[in-house]
Amino acid sequence: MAPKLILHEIVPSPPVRAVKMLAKALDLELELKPVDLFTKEQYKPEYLKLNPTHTVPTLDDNGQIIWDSHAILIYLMDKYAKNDSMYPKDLVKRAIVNQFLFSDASIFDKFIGIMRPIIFGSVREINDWQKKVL
Ligand SMILES: N[C@@H](CCC(=O)N[C@@H](CS)C(=O)NCC(=O)O)C(=O)O
Repeated sequence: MAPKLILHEIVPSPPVRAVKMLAKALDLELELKPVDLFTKEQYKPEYLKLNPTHTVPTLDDNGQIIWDSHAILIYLMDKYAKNDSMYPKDLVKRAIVNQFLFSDASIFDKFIGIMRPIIFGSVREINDWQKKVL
């Protein structure tokens, strides 16, 4: 029987897209539940109960809730991949995949910290220090 996988998402989100791409590669069907970040739906108590970090993606695998795209990607890979070609069991090979998998959490996070108030708030300029970070 196919697993019942629900993904709380918003279309343009890069971490959501990573999960959708992997689901496609693994031939998994996702039931998509949109979360409208522009109307702050992620702060509704029912969503915060699922994901206290108020972000998308959030995965619901038959009642098991997992949030954070990296955690979701590793979970889906470990649970549903037919072999280890994309996420090797060999520790060194896996560490190299992880370097790139988590690079957005380090490098891009600085970028996101600067961009978030521009995209979701009223900030329209970045200062000199922020320009150096970018
Ligand atoms: N580390 C998280 C980051 C997720 C994230 O920041 N998602 C953004 C959309 S791209 C979001 O949900 N922002 C809404 C908020 O922070 O309230 C992951 O990889 O899932």
